[in-house]
Amino acid sequence: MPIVNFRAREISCKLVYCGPSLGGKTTNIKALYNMLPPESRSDLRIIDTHDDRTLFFDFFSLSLASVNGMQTKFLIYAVPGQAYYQVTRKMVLQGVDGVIFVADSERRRLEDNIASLEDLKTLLSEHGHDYTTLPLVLQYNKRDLPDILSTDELNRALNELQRPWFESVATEGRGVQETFRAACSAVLTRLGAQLGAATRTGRP
Ligand SMILES: Nc1nc2c(ncn2[C@@H]2O[C@H](COP(=O)(O)OP(=O)(O)O)[C@@H](O)[C@H]2O)c(=O)[nH]1
Ligand SMILES: [Mg+2]
Repeated sequence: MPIVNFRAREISCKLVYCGPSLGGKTTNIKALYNMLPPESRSDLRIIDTHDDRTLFFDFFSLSLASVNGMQTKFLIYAVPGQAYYQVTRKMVLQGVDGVIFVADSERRRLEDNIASLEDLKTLLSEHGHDYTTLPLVLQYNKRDLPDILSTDELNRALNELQRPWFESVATEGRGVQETFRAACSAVLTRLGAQLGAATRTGRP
């Protein structure tokens, strides 16, 4: 559930880019950041590291239009994809409101995509999140490369719940905004329903 600060009339939603390492999460974040108006975004923090520090992820925040008179803010993270960064991934996924799963379309990365999705499901359930109802969109990245799976094959392998999905070439900025918009809209739709239910029951 997003963090609602009634006094400051501010709602913070946490959106996390997940997916296998080298699939294009950081490239998405950088491209998206550059497309956003400077006055609405925080500084971008990207910590690229090749050493064995356990704490690293990409982050920036974005102020969005208001919903029911509340200012909405998105906290945008990308987790590290490598298997051995699971502790960091779990920490970043705490309190998540929406996920963008960036899959690598290359044929040779199919197993990595599947393993990464399984890891995501495990970590979400450890946090008590329901994968089947959490707002999630998929992005099939690297559509410019020669040996890629068809979107049908990717949907069969990764998208059993038929979530919204987008093709992208993140290095060229293609598909980046569309994916992000769909994820924000899924999070805001759920937030609207949650706030509506809270208003009806009188519970925050
Ligand atoms: N050809 C191609 N390369 C990409 C694309 N998106 C990302 N890459 C490259 O894939 C590598 C890993 O990308 P990165 O964003 O660091 O992946 P991350 O580990 O998921 O954050 C980099 O060399 C990117 O330039 C794409 O759409 N097409
Ligand atoms: Mg990265």
